[in-house]
Amino acid sequence: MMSKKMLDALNNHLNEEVYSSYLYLSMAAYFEDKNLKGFAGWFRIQSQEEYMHGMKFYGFINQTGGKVNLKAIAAPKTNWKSIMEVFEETLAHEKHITALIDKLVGQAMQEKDYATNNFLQWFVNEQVEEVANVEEIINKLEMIGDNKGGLYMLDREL
Ligand code: OFO
Repeated sequence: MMSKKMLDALNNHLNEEVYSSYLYLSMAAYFEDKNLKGFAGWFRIQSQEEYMHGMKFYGFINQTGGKVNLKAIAAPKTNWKSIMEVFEETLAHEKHITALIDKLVGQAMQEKDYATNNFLQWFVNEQVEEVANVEEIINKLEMIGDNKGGLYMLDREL
């Protein structure tokens, strides 16, 4: 049986994942407005993935006999100074999520909650991949600099 503390922490994290989905959808909207359809599409997919992450928590909480308690979703930022700023904030956000997942794993281990620990391992791996993907795009943006042609190419690639 999962502890109340663990259940509360999982419910809080469900909210973090849904907020991530909302944040990335806001970033998608920012790029739609700039007619950068490739970047917009990339963030729309990230948004869908984050919603699915939230749903994994929803499913696991139910499966283990806990109750899902949904909380308010904070309003995301709607404007950024530059494309680079959007990706730097995405990277910072993913690192924040990684830290939260690590904390949940630590709590599950401390409580000898092996089922929750096992469930969280998928997210541990996923975070490594997500951070690496964002870092790769940031590297490309650094190479491109102010080159409009490079930006056009990257938009197409995404
Ligand atoms: Fe990109 O964060 Fe979900 O897990």
